[in-house]
Amino acid sequence: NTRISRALLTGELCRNWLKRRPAMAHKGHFGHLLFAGGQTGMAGAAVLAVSGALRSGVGLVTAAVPESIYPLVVPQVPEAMTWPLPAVDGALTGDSLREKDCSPFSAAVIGPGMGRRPESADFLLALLEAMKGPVVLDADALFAMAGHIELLAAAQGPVILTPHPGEMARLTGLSTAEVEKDRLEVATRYAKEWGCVMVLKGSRTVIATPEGGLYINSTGNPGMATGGSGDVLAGVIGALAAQGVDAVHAAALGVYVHGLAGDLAARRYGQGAMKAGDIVDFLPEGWTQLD
Ligand code: NPW
Ligand code: AMP
Ligand code: MG
Repeated sequence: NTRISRALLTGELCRNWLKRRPAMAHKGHFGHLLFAGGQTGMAGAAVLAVSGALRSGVGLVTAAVPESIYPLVVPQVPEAMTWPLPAVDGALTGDSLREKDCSPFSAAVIGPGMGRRPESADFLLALLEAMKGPVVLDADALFAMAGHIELLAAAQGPVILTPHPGEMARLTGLSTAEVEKDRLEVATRYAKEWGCVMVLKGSRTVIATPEGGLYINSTGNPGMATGGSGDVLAGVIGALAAQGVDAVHAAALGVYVHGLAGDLAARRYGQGAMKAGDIVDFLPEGWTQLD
């Protein structure tokens, strides 16, 4: 019915949105990303998201994780600083974040491995209230938001949602089949309705803008349908947003390079054997090819 302006995401297009690094730059020029997530049993999600961010040009990363997994996370991502937060029943609580100063962060990623306890919604609220810059909501942050879309009103900056079709179904009340049947229309409708950047993942991920614009990705392969792939993407997009790439282009560029790294990983290891960590490992080559 309605006309949607759509563009295929190509390397040529994405190249325009790359941040250059001036010769005199220091790490303060490239932003500070707050990652919040992880729980006992899902330390890997935190590690993968933070690793994706660290391979995407951000100046600094701080990982807010429950203290239970803090000793597991630190050795795997020593470049990141960490906030070991007290957890109640393993869940991060809003009050633990309200005691902290979030003013240094230029963007945040919340959700990968965070868990799905009643306290998780208040933790999400505390983070949205604390952040002035863009926030990427993924995985369990999307779970916490399902049925509580009004939480988004607490966000002061742009919001980027990165649901897979199952998460999109939970958010909208549609079935997964309905989401899959009309991916472009569904992504566009809810990006407009909720005033957010919508990254509807899957084969040919679509990025819908609050103004009704639409990008369709041209990279990626079914080898990426493996645990942790989406966690890496959330970190990549967050890193770009933290560097000051505007929310729409951070989402689009992040999706493109994540898919490109996935394609390089598949070429090296095969779609059947690649794992999410390989996507992280091929991000440098992805960025280099794009440049
Ligand atoms: P079905 O029945 O399988 O077809 P959830 P999650 C559906 C963390 N992880 N298209 C699927 O349907 C994450 O960060 C931790 C269509 C099912 O109903 C989260 O915190 C890892 N449907 C947490 O796990 C590595 C799709 O959605 C439901 C779909 C839970 O995340 C793994 C499953 O989704 C993981 O990333 C698609 N493309 N994809 C770690 N190493 O620590 C999924 N569905 O219930 O939202 O759970 O995505 O597994
Ligand atoms: P998640 O389900 O959150 O781990 O996210 C999965 C990631 O892998 C997303 O970036 C998807 O776009 C990507 N992905 C999953 N399946 C495919 C597929 N068949 N083709 C291309 N990309 C895929
Ligand atoms: Mg996911």
